[in-house]
Amino acid sequence: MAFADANELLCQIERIGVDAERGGYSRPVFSEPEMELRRWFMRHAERRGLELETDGNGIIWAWWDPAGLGRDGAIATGSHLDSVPGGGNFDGPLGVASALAAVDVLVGRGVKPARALAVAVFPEEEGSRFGIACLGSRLATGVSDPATVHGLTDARGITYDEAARGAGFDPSLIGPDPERLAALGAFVELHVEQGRGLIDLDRPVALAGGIIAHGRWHVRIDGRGDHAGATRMADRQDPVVVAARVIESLREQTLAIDEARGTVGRVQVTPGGTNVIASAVDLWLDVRHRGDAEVRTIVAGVTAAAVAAAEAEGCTVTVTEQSFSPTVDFDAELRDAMASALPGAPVLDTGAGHDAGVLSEVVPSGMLFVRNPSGASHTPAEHAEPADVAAGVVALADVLEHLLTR
Ligand code: HGY
Ligand code: MN
Ligand code: MN
Ligand code: MN
Repeated sequence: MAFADANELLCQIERIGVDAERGGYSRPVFSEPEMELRRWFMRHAERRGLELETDGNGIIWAWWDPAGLGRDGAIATGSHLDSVPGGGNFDGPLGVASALAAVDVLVGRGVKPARALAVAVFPEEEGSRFGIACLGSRLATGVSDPATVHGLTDARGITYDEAARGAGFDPSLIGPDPERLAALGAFVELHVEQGRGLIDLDRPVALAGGIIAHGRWHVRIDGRGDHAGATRMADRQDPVVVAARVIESLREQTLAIDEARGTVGRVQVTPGGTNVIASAVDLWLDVRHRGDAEVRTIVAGVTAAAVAAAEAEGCTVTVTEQSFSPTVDFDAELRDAMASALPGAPVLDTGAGHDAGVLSEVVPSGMLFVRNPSGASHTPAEHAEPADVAAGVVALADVLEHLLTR
């Protein structure tokens, strides 16, 4: 098996899930593009003699266990293949492609592992289809209750169960997987950096310190639909006016707390006619901060503003938590082991959530970041230079070799 470097692997998927309308890629979980990416991954795993299994949560595990050591104490690496709408080709796939290429490097080095290695692919990391980020790893760790997942619907009203079944999965199998996770000795995820840290440091690769807390809330505002021309201003109950106040309040509350981040990236107006006063608005809050309490303070402030604005407008409003991931400080002992394999590598926190953050509850986890010269992510501009991708593969291989042979 010639070394298939990660750049070459990424080129192979460049035409999958291209979103001509938005630009970039749209690869929602269980959609045809994501299933095609799964098939791409499984083909490359099989070519490397990795033993494949897909578990009840739709997580793919590809095992490299040349000495037949079994799963106990195994090291896992990998990332996700699903994307945000109009996202880039690196967020997720870079970690998966780099993991496959790192196996090639380990084999090429003649490494004799003292424990097995699994390359894992997690579904619905973006939460773009069913609203809960890192859904696969949340189900596996028990953070998400399967009973709350079966009926989740996407923008077209398709339920999680219907989508999973349509993709050939049995949704009745979703749920906690404690034995599998307890057997893992460590999980290391390589990810394109989503920010400017490595640009500013002028370095290709960093270790992760931690992940800031992040949560998502669904805001539903109900008013009274009516005619845009025939309805006097005094007679209106317009939910869009309340939504505008919610969005403004999120900005105000977020700016009031240093280093907080608050975003409304998705607003759905019903019925959505230019000459129609809306009957309802759905919008989603994405709030993040290094402190869990600060996130909750922001959301409490926005909720109070929403209730006041709704009252003034004769509307009703509900704010429902969809998912919350507390601040993560990655396992210090694992990070030290990773650092010993990558002397001098800088340590950066991330504002982006990751499966490694969810898994860190039950498995010692760590991350590697690869420089993204655009500094942007969740857009087609997201990028990693071939030389930095190659440096990331070598760094991951060095870390994995250290963990597999210590
Ligand atoms: O939203 C995030 O932080 C991650 O990219 N899913
Ligand atoms: Mn990602
Ligand atoms: Mn992402
Ligand atoms: Mn991630």
